[in-house]
Amino acid sequence: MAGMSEVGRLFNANELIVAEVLQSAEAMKAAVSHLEQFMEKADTAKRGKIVLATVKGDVHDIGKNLVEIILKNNGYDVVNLGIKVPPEELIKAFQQHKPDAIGLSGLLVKSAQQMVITANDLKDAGIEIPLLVGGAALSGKFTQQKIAPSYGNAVCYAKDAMTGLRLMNELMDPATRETVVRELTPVTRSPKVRADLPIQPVAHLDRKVRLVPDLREVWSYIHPFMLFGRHLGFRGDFEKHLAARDPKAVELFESMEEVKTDAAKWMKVKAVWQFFETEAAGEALHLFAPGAKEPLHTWNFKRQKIGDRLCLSDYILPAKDGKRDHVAVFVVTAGEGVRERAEAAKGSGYYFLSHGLQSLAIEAAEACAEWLHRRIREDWGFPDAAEMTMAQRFTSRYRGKRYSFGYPACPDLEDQAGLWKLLRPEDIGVQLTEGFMMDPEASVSALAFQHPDCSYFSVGDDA
Ligand code: B1M
Repeated sequence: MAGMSEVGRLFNANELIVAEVLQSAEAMKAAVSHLEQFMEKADTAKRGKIVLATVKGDVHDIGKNLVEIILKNNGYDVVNLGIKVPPEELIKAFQQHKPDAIGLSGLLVKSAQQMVITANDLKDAGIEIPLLVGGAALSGKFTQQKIAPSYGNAVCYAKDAMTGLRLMNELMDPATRETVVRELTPVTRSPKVRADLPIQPVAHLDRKVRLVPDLREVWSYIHPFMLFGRHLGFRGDFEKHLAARDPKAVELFESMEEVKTDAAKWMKVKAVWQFFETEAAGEALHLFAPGAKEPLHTWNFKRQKIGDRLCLSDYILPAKDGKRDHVAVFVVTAGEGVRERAEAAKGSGYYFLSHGLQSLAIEAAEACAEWLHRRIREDWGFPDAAEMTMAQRFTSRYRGKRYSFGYPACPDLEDQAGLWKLLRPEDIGVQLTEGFMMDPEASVSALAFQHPDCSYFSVGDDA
């Protein structure tokens, strides 16, 4: 009789004809049942119970049966339900046998999808025990990205029968069970973000498109460090130096006042914004038209892999009494005509004016984001305290936060496309380039959340 490894090699040969495949399968089965009698049975008391099945639509059971033998011989009680097992049958078996885990096997590519469906049905039936999954069409990645979220509880992937045994041992050992279950259970909400807060109503749900009338008011929200330090290269605390009448600071300030006088004649600051009803589902953030069932758009954010396991969608409170939480979405710009004017100034030899205009426009867009965010907080019903200083505002000491695509909490610039679909920022003269950048450059886009637990975080590979 062919040895086990030879049979395995035979199965891997793609050129086998059907009859040979069937014969190989038979040989494998015969070999396994022959070897079973010589295998040493573990004399430990039953370590735990598992219900095993090949999923609906799939007849491949050699791998599953190997798993059964190995588990049985290591002290486990195995209930093998056979092949083509639909979720209903698994649910019945769970109720009847009260196992410690359920094992699913499947070799067809479509069986991987069937496992996602099966996992979901088990979850809907209130089953929460760990799932052990295996079969050639599966991978650890598919298990964690598709099956585990569908199940909402721990799902362990075993690439072979021995890994299946190791995982079962870890699951049944009180010293390791908790860690394994925690590591393999998908996090659908960070424990750091409260979900039991009241939902804050918003003042309006229509789209607002505005030319900001008072340029000087917006400019008053410019962060001096960003304008004078980052863009114009002033070293040290600009505000302190200016207050102390440091000649360098005074000169720079006055030069920028001249740039502002020029810009005041033509600079336009525009904004488009809207509050949307939202609901979160894991890492997905659905945005709805008022009262609609189907979302207008869904963003799929990333979750931190370690630490607090934060994800932006966690900041949306669960809907309550038919009321949904909201997110404010906006684009602001101060870029209209800036490039042309900066280039003309450069061409005429006014280098400071050229650089100053571009810096002013970029910081005016940032300032407009700060200004609009304050207004959004007012419309949300939690205006800043009267004594809040601009310095406090610059370090976001207010309720909620705003997040922009391309930054650490939501690094995917492609997500800008959704924002364009929802807000149509073309109406304020901002286009999205092929690389999902905004044109003109002096523009800012953001999502504003109201949750008091909001913080800035990174979902990068090391986070
Ligand atoms: Co089919 N078959 N088959 N087949 N068959 C495959 C899987 C295939 C890859 C062949 C190929 O195209 N190269 C292909 C799937 C392609 C795909 O989905 N993209 C395929 C196909 C297409 C089909 C049919 C659709 C063909 C047809 O009729 N048109 C049909 C399926 C019908 C259906 O399911 N509805 C079919 C039928 C058959 C036979 C009946 C002829 C026979 C099955 C006999 C039986 O199982 N009783 C058969 C066989 C034997 C194979 C191959 C050749 C071998 C599978 C096998 O037993 N491997 C297979 C090609 C291949 O894999 N090279 C193929 C040995 C076994 C020990 O490994 O099951 O992977 P495996 O188990 C491993 C691990 O995966 C893991 O541990 C085991 C040991 O370490 N593991 C678990 C598995 N389950 C686990 C569960 C766990 C833990 C670990 O915890 C619960």
